[in-house]
Amino acid sequence: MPAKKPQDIRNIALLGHGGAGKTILVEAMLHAAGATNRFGTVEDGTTVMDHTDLEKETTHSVDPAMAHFDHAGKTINIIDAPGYPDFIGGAISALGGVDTGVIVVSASSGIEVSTRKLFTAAGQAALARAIVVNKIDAENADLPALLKAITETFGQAVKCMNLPSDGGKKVVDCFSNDSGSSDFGDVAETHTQLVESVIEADEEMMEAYLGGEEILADKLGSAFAGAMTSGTVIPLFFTAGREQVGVAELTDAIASYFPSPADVTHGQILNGEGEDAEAVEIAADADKPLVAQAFRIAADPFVGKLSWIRILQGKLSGDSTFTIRDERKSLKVGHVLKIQGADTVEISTAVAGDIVALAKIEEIRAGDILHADSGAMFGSIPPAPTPMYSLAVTPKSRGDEGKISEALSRLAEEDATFVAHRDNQTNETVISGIGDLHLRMMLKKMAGRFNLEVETKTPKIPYRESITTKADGHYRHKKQTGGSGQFGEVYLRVEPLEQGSGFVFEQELFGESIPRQYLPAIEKGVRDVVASGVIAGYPMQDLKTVITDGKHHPVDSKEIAFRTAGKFAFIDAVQKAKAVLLEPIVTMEITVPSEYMGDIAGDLSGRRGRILGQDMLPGGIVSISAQAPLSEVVQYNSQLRSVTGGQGSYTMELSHYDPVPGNVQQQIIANAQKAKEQEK
Ligand SMILES: Nc1nc2c(ncn2[C@@H]2O[C@H](COP(=O)(O)OP(=O)(O)O)[C@@H](O)[C@H]2O)c(=O)[nH]1
Ligand SMILES: [Mg+2]
Repeated sequence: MPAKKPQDIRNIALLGHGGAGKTILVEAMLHAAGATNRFGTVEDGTTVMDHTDLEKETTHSVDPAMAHFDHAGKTINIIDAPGYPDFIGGAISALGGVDTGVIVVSASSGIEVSTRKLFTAAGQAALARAIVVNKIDAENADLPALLKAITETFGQAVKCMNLPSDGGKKVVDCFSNDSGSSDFGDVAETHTQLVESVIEADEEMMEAYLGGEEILADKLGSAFAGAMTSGTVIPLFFTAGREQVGVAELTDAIASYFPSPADVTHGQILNGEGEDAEAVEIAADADKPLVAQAFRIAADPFVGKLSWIRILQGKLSGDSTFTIRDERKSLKVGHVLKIQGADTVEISTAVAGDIVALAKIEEIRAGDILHADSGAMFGSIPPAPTPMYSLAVTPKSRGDEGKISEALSRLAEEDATFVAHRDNQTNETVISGIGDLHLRMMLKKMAGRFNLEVETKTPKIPYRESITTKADGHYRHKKQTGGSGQFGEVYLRVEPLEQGSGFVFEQELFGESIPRQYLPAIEKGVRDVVASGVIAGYPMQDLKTVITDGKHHPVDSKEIAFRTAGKFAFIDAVQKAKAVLLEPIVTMEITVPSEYMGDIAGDLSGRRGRILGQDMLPGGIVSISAQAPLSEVVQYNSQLRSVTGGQGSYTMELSHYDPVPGNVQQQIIANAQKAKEQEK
């Protein structure tokens, strides 16, 4: 039965490094709630959550999966997020649909790369957070040491909700009990610490408590969600999902204490765009007009395109209609689906707070706001990192180009960290992702779903051009061909802008020197150059141009004349403005056995790279965070393989652009000129 009230819904995402036991933990929760009648395993490919062929084959989660069950009068929606660093895009998309991020840590592996990343990402997405220390049955687990490391890393708000007891065979609840026996730690002390931090979040209760009043259990219970949403409390649970230890206790706590959609404000929805945009007030109230957000686009082998929707306000039925973004076109819901792993079940109505899926609505994109009121509504979803690991792809069979670009854009719609684009300068189709494993999985998906195969090779580096000083430019275009001529004259100025500003076009014209109707033509001429570059053929960024003056001719002035004048005036200015070539710098997370640390550091410094930090992980593994110019690490997979004998892995994302060192710049410009001459 779908929930009737927002207060009866809990939306949680299980986040954490791959192998922490998230998928099995969901399996255990579903089993305990009676939602399934068998307890699947990842190895046999029989879990509810790892349901795709790719996941069964690789035995780990690649895409987020969703399931729900009812417990203690509440409907609990769970998203199981993939944990390997390469699939961070899927994990981040899950954050857009839920109220609480549950970070799962393996007791045998400790804090790992994705643990940290996703804890931070959940915080940035303003979610309530909880931590689960799972696999407490593992032989090598050192729980007191791990608990210390977790509080040191994630802060004092982390408070134990329970403690293992009976040699890890069960857990003792430290919120409702103020005494009891545990394997380590002290139940009474843990209870007091937890209770006090819940009280701290509520001023009124705090005063009463300091005044010596006893705070009753149900009052504490109802303050818990507030303490979680304000970040005062990050409850920590011990579990062994596979052994069903602590699972019922975790589920009880989710139902009783975790925030409901009515307790949180979910992102900001704006009416209109730009400066005139106004924040829309949203209430998790089923009786108000519909406002919903698509937070992820998925594909189902039977249903086709599935949009995962979070209902923020109002309700959704099959006959509901809505518009998206600022579009006029009214769309019909059709079928409201609840997802249970691989299965979809149709329901009649879903209310505010619930997560559902809509089938086959091609217009919906991730992040879109679906709304019943006419007008424009925009929202945002947690931002994904910019992918920088790229491959150029060419079809194995000739004639597949069109189908491949269609398939790639489908895949990109479903994963914000996967980008496919055609590079017009190099005539290559380039795909970018978070790492080698990510792109290999995407190509496997393409082969499986669309029956399309490609060859891959290293792509060209996406350099950019910019300027470093202000300069003026001028051009007078005058041509007399037979009867009518062409005339246009433009003065302009270029100025460098801060990183990330892109390109800005402005004008400060006086009087009628240039009739305003020619401005779009001038802008077009300038933008042609911005797209194709001046010094080495790369797009320009981080600069602005201001049109300052010019001349026109009552008969001979034409758009084409001003387009040409704009183009050459801009080139004139850029050539005087100390143009530079910028190169992408990437942030990398490199995970290798620690004995290779020295080799990796040495190799990186030879590639103009630098190490930002390192973390020792259990099992003699070190995780190195580093920065390097992309051009030096485009083939890092083979470099890493040769240094570590295939035992390392890494991911990369865009950090920023830096000027290319002078000697390298000259080389690139010379190469570009040579290529241009060959073309001629
Ligand atoms: N010792 C132990 N192993 C577990 C437990 N839960 C899961 N595992 C194993 O850990 C591995 C990874 O589990 P999985 O659920 O796929 O992790 P995920 O990547 O976080 O989804 C599998 O081999 C599981 O059998 C547990 O409670 N204790
Ligand atoms: Mg998993």
